[in-house]
Amino acid sequence: MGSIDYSQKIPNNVNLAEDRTLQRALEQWQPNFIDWWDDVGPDASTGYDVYLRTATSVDAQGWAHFDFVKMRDYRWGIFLQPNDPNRGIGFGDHKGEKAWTDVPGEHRANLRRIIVTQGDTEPASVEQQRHLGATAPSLYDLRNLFQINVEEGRHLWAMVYLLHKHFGRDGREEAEALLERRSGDENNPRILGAFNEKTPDWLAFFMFTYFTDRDGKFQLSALTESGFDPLARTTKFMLTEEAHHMFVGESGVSRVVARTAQVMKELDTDEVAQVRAAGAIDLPTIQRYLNFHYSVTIDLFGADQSSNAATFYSSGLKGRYEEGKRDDDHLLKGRTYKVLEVQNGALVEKDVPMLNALNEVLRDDFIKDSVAGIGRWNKVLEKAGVAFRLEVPHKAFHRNIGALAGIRTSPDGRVVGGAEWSANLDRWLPSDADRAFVASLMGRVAVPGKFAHWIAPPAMGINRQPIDFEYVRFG
Ligand code: BYC
Repeated sequence: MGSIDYSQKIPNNVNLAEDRTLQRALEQWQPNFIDWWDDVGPDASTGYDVYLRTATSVDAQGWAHFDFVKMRDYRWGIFLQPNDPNRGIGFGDHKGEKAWTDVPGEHRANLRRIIVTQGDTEPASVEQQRHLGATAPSLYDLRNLFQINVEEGRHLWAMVYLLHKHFGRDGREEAEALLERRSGDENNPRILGAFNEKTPDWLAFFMFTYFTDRDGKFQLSALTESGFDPLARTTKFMLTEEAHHMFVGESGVSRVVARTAQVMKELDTDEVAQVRAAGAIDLPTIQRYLNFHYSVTIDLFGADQSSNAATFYSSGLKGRYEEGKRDDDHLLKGRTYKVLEVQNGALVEKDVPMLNALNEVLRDDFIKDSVAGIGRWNKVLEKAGVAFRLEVPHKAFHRNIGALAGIRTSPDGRVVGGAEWSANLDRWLPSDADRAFVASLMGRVAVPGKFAHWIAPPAMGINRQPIDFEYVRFG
């Protein structure tokens, strides 16, 4: 039931062949997608054979097939979780009604907006990562980067399918616009802030996949609850792919931390200059990268009070994380939630209607989840006998969205004046010198089983292959 038809030009499990109009529309979009990939996808990678996994079925077991593929020939397609005809809406004003298979007219604009915003992040991340192949610390890492890139491409397909199938002419126009905006472009940028930032080096890449892909996990999870069933079914399958992206981030940072701890022990030092001279990334720099990626990522959850968020929930379009597991009325009217604001120069909590605070609810769920992985990085330090501990900065640190935007706080959450902020900026966020130092370590390592000096090897290879497997063959 979950199996995917690969004999079609566009692989799918949605019987695309039966809907000729849709098939034709998507087949017209397909060459534009390839042009986009050639234009701003992974740099100089066209001839490479990459050991990639491709979905063969959307079933929980055995959906992945591994083989050498040229990325340009990757079978991007449309994969939805199998249909459950009895699925009901679990929250909001339509709670208990049957899930919609078509877009309800009154929710059309909001649904389109959610789908476009989700879709926009996918090509954006590919654009942000396009130069990283040139400096991959190993073939194993290069393969992981490329796996993520092709899957983000497929996630774009997932949203474009919804736009084409359910939103008529304006859906088709939005699908075109998704290929026209560009990450960081002054005139036509991507929609959300974090997706216009640079991902200039591999430490940034691992932080991005740890934090920003985790925003993906939480947003997609909220969308799997949607009353609009096609959105729920497509995001469910996307989530299975997202897990690998976060693994790349968590294990990547962990390996960087492990190498640094090893160098610190060998030299018996915690002097930044000595660690750097030995070719490892000092822990304070890793902390500053963490501060940056964490803060721009928590901005992605939107304003702490948002009437959009209330509308999305009440109209059954976007639920909470694990909505079904929550023990409340799933309507939330009359309930409150705590958000932060500044009063008399200090951060204080205040109660606001929960429906308006649902962006904050999701942000707090994300924060809990992020902290767990940082604990695992700290275990690596603890085991190595290094006293330093990584931590997330305060929620109010370096924010640009919502009530905390523009409020200057230290990473530990003290409201500070402009002078203190400026004097400490280079201690709290990556400085130009930090970035230049990290950049100086970057350089492609392309010998199977070899790793750049600044990162430890992984614990195991991909799909039970050895670590020294030739994961990428250069054509
Ligand atoms: N940057 O009322 P608000 C992923 C705008 S990541 C710039 O809070 P709302 C992935 C907002 O648009 C998951 N602008 O808005 C990860 C609004 O603009 P207008 C992506 C921002 O709608 C790695 C205004 O500020 N998916 O999949 O409640 C690699 C007022 O804000 C930002 C989704 O995000 C920002 N950070 O909340 C690849 C799910 N934040 O109307 C992929 C779909 C807010 O005043 N999106 N604004 O012009 C949503 O659910 C909502 O759009 C948001 C925003 C939660 C993002």
